[in-house]
Parts: sequence; C-alpha cells; structure tokens
Amino acid sequence: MKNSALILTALFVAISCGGRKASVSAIPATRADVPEFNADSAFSYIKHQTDFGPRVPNTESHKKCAAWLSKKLYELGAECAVQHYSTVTFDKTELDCYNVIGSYNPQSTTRILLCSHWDSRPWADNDPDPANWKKPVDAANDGASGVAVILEIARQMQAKLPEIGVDCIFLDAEDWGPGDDFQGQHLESYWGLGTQYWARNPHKEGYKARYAILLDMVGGKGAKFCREGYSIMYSKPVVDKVWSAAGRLGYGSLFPPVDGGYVTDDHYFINNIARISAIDIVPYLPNCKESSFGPTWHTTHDNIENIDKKVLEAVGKTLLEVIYNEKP
Ligand code: AHN
Ligand code: ZN
Repeated sequence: MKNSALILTALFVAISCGGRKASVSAIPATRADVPEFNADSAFSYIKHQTDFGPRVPNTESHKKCAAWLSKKLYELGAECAVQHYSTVTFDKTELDCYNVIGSYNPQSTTRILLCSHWDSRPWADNDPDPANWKKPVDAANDGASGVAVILEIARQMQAKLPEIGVDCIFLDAEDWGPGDDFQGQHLESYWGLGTQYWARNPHKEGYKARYAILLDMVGGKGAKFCREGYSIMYSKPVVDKVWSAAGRLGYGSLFPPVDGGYVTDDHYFINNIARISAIDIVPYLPNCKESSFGPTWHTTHDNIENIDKKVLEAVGKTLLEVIYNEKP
C-alpha cells in the first residue's frame, strides 16, 4: 500500500510539473520497496506447528515438526540444511535434536541471520495450577511464534529477494532449562542447547553474518519489546537499527526505547560462542504478576488462543523494513 502510494505521488508530481524539469528525486526520502507482511499467513504457520502437539524433543510430534520445517523452507525456495545431533540436558537426558536452516541469496557474503527456537518446553512449571506443572507446553508463543514470523518473511523473500543474504535458523532444545525447584546450580549453559551446538558446529565452515536477530515469544497479547540487556551490551547498533525501524513504522509503543532485563536466551550464545552480534526481540512486562515474559509463559495457556496477530504483524513488518533496507 505505502509503496504504491509513493509511486502514485511520484507520478502526480511528474505530471503536474508538465514540461518543466521534474524529477522523482524531488520527493522526500523514498523508502526501499518493502514487501507486505501477512499476519494471517504467519498465524497459520503457528497453527500448523501447534497442531503437531507440543514439540518436545524425543517425541513423535517433535520429529514430525522438524520434517515439516525443512520441507516448508524448501518449498519457500530456500537452500536448506538440517543438523541432526544429540545433546545432554541439565538433568542428564539425552535429546535427539534438529536445527533447521534455510538460506536466501546463499552466494552473498553480506548476510543477516534470523533465529528462533522451535522446541516446546516439556513442563508447564509456571502454570497457576500445580496439577499442570508436569504437562508439556503447547508453545504457540514460546517457540512457534518466532518460527512463524520467520517463515512468513521467507515467503516474502521467495517472491522478492532482498539485496543481502538472509539465513533463517530454527534452533532446537532451547527450553529444557531447570525450573525454580532445581536443587543444583543454575547455569546459563542449561538453556539454548541447540544454539550452543550450532555455534560450535556452524552449518557452513567459518560462517559469519553481519548480525543476528532472535525472535522469542513475539505473538503474545499485550507484549512489549524493551531493549534486552545482552543485546545492548553486545550489539547496541543493531538494537538501535531495529527499534528505530519499528518507530518509523509507528510501532513505538510496542517497541519502546526503554531498557528491559537480561535474558539468558539463544542470542547470548550467538554472541559469546559464534561471535556474531546478536539481539533478542523478547517481551518485557515488569508489572505482569505471572512472569515478565507475559502471563502465559511456561503455562498451559501458551496456546493459539492467546496469540495476537497484531503483535506478529508489528514484529514481521519491522523485520522486513530492516531486511529490505540493508545494503550489501
Ligand atoms: C531464562 O528464563 C533463564 N531464560 C529464558 C529463556 C527462554 C525460555 N526463552 C523462552 N523460554
Ligand atoms: Zn520457554
């Protein structure tokens, strides 16, 4: 819409100037041609994932979803790679894991990396009802939402490639970290196991990206994305770029220029192990009594009913704005 309006304005100026010298450059700050993010499509990608059931590692639902993710990226025109590996958790469980990667403009040496974990937490241990603490999480928001936004971006990239290279990575075994009842030491390395694997064993030798953007829980009702601590610490210019893109699009209240907390999330390992500047788009709701990530975090209520398409849309549009304005 916005782009066609710009073109129309350009035409009008050109025509109304008649024979006099008129040029499109007289129009203030024309933006790059940015595709339209479709939130219904993104929502359907969440539904597809939650329909498998909780994607907890070592389950059939998880295996089936991994296969679907790679098939989907392939259908969307990406060059695909799947990493199949095992990893061991804090409670000594061996997990059968898959990282799924799709690349656009694979030959380009200027790349950005879009990341989301796709696994579901095995226990809803923050549920208000203790009877649910051992049940797995549907993870519509905490897992599926980030994947869905990236898949919709992939669909847009298939229709019109950006100038730079883009890699989409769906990371496994993010969410098998210990709960509050854990008696041992709470280590950062208990989270983001799939990312740690990828960071030590990238899908391409010597893989580098200009920067990485992690999406975690980007579809919750009432979300607000503040500037996460490690993101500022390691990658402030990327935070500035993304938050100012959101502001330009009118999403300043969803992406307030306000600092949030520090989150041990996949981006932490991308910064520290892969040494790629990585930021996290993750909710920060300091006044939410259930969790600062939002009311459904690690509960049985993290399901499709509590997804807000408007939030998906704001995040998706912001990312497309960033991607299509990035110069090689
Ligand atoms: C911690 O709570 C230590 N990290 C949160 C990372 C996370 C879990 N993201 C989604 N689920
Ligand atoms: Zn989680």
